Amino acid sequence: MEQQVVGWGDGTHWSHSDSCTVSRKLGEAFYKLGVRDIFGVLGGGIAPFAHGLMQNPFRFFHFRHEAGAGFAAVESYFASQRPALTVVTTGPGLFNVLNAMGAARADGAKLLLVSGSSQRELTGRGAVQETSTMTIPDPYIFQSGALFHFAARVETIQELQIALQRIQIGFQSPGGFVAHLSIPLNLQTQIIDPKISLIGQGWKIAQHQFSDSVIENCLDSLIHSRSVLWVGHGCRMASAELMQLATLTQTPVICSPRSKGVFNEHHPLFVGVSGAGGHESVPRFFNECSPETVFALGTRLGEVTSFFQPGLIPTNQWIHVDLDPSAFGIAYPAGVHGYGIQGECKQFLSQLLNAAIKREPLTKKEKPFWNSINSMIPPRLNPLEAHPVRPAFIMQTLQEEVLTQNQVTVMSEAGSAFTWCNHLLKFSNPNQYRTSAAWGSMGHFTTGVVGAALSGKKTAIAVVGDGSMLMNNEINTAVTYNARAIWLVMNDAQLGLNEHGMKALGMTPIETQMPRTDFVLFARSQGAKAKAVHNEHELKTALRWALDESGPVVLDIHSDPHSVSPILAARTKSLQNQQSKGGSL
Ligand SMILES: Cc1ncc(C[n+]2csc(CCOP(=O)(O)OP(=O)(O)O)c2C)c(N)n1
Ligand SMILES: [Mg+2]
Repeated sequence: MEQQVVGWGDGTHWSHSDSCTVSRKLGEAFYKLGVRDIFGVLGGGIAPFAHGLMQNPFRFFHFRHEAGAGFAAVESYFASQRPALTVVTTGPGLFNVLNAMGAARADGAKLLLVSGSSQRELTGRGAVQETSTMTIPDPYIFQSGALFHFAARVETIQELQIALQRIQIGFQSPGGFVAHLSIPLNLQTQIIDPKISLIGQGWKIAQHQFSDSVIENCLDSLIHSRSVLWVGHGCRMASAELMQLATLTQTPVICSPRSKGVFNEHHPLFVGVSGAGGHESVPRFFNECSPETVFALGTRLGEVTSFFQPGLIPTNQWIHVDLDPSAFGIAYPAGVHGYGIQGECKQFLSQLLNAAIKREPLTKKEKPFWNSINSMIPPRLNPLEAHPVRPAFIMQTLQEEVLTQNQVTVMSEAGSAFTWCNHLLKFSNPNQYRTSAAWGSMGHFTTGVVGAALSGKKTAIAVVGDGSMLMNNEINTAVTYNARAIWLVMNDAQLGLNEHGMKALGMTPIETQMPRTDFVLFARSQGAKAKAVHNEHELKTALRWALDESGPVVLDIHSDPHSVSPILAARTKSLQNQQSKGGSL
């Protein structure tokens, strides 16, 4: 369906409507950078910018909360591979969006945030929503650093040109890039000669090639030692190369939670998913098969991917490939030696594959050393009568009704949802699954699902908790734009992961119980279609109905509060290890 393009005003409300403003030229520049979809919440401090921006052919999706707009922009990027733009107003608008920017940075999105700020001469004089270094904790927000790869409060056209050059290069380069431009009203409305360009003709960044000796050495280790490929989110575009290389060299593969589907989870070479909600076949593989060389590709092997479990290390060497050299070996410091290769995983895998093809016929190991390990096969469940729906049954239904086709993106939220999805769903296709493992914010996918549905070509389904839905949701926005978003709410009337997690740690859960929300009423009151699912017999029909609808749908699934999430044993151990070393919850 053609999406409605929403503008801001008809061009008559602003005194400079006929003249070319900096904001209008900025819009041209962002268009040139590949931006098409904008997610935001407007206010007085940013209205002239939005007005100028919309004199260009963008789609502007106005959200209900800035965090929702930010998470939607992150998922828009992953669904479309186009940089997304988030627009927020001064002060509170800027504060509200920051959590989503943390997720964008952690997940490797290409995203630009534009906020309004106060003019420098007003600093400290009590302007409405003053947005300056007096009120906002610089350096994290207005300067490049841990949150933004690039950030600036720009006051002049020259400063804008410098900033746009940096953003252009960031967007052209491999890996994520999250930028923030904070623009005061006087610059937003400044008249500019239309012939002045804010952005250059464009840059092409040459792809880094690995030398023959690096590739040949890696190939030797891949073929002549007991090796395993442990892949992460950084390999999400290298699925074809990975499959060919693994099958040609008969090398087993492990996936991180975020890279589920990058290697077909049904394939005989698949060992399992590591980390949060992952499979015990992974530690068993390390235990029983003692791999000599572990290729860690596009993953930091952080807590969600490895739980920092001591056993998950090679007996001889790491070969660690990542764009960011600070990832090398950091999960397992002071361990066996490693070989760090800075670069892009798709490039690395494709060069390694070409070298392997040239070396054929390869000496195949007679009996694969990992032969005894099979990745997890979930037991088949029959529906139960008069019982709340077991999370495992939701997963089985999703697998059978949804994952048999590639027409749907599945997203899983922090809480019990992502642990069940990581553990039980099996993906055969890359980029069909989204979870935000490292940042793990509640409210990411209850809102991000709308961005994915609006910018992607597929229906987006978010598996989420009731707690997350109450924290933030953008059902109303989805109704406005008729987005193909489906919320599967695991409604257990509690903060389930807190309840089970605190018990598992030997503590008494604190305030985890909530009055049951009627998400059917909640959704319908905002104009979305909705159905309740009280037991397992009702689930399949409800899911089919949701998939057949043309707009946003909420399924309120009364889920079993006693089913303990598969993450708990390992996460508990990881937290206990951190506590004994002085870490915190
Ligand atoms: C923004 C944010 N705050 C707090 C947490 C910690 N946290 C993780 S799961 C969870 C409870 C989730 O409850 P719900 O959404 O109902 O999911 P359930 O586990 O019950 O399925 C909390 C509070 C978080 N991940 N993100
Ligand atoms: Mg819950």
